[in-house]
Amino acid sequence: MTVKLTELEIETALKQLPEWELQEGKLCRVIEFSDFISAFSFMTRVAMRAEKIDHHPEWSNVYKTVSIALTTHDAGGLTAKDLALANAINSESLR
Ligand code: H2B
Repeated sequence: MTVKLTELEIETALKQLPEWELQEGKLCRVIEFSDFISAFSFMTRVAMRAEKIDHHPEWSNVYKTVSIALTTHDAGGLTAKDLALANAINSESLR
């Protein structure tokens, strides 16, 4: 699981994740919610899922906006775990 994705694998994955973009090799997304409580409860749900898959986001919150960057520190780049977490984040952002 800690095998780095190739450039081609990343290109292909990004097509399935249109809300996400690459910034300095990290998978990034900014999500704006309707208010702070919605943003923070989203973060709580994602935190529980991150613990379950033992993969954690780099993120910050300012009022109703959550900025997220995914990378696998152990591998020094993107892995399948980042794609799994991006998909979990997408689904939690819609709840
Ligand atoms: N999260 C992320 N984003 N990258 C990692 O390399 C990573 C992690 N490593 N969560 C995990 C935990 C590692 O430290 C433990 C020991 O499995």
